[in-house]
Amino acid sequence: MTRHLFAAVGCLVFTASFAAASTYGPSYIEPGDAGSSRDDAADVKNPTGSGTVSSISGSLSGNGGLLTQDGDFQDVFRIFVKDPFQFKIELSQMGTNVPDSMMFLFREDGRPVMASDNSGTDNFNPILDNNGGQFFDDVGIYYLAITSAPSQAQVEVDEALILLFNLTEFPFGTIAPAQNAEQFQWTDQWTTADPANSGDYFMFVDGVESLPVPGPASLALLGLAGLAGGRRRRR
Ligand SMILES: [Ca+2]
Ligand SMILES: [Ca+2]
Ligand SMILES: [Ca+2]
Repeated sequence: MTRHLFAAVGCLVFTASFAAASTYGPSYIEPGDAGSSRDDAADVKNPTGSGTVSSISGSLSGNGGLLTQDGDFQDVFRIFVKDPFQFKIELSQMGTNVPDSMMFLFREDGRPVMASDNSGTDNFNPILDNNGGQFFDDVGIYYLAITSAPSQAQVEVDEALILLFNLTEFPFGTIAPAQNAEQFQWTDQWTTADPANSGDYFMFVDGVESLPVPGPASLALLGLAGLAGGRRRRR
């Protein structure tokens, strides 16, 4: 009985991973539900652990209601930005039916980099465009978030809640952090979402490559190996 169960589960696992592999490639699809914090972000990677990532798709399914923010109102992705100068995240009209969403980018340590609510007065889709290095120029790991508007990133400092971006005053295009907000490190806090802003999204992604498959440790090791190699060569 137990043995049969194991066989069945093994078969399911095999089928599931096979199905997932066929949907990977340069397009990354949200596995289940990406979390709302840096800790439970989804790692954006190809099955090989290398190569360009050309799109990220998923859904903000809502749930949980306005009283609890436990629902799917934010999806946070851990990404490797290989080319900061080309970095751009834009929603496709096809495959996107969230009426109004917002996007945020944070450094690996949580410091805010850029955000957007709307592309323009006639387009409520956000756009993150580094515009050739206007907002950041460091290769590395970042956190990309898409949210149900008007849910935006905040931090709690000395029992006060501080918005990291001033999207009320600057609702169009890509914006830098609010004055004096660069110093704060976002971890997991959001303002309340409107549950009406749920649905699917499809993001075109520029400047992003796959995270390595085994995880972040190998990236650090690769970096160290590179340094060691460089030192050896110089001797
Ligand atoms: Ca989701
Ligand atoms: Ca989510
Ligand atoms: Ca919007």
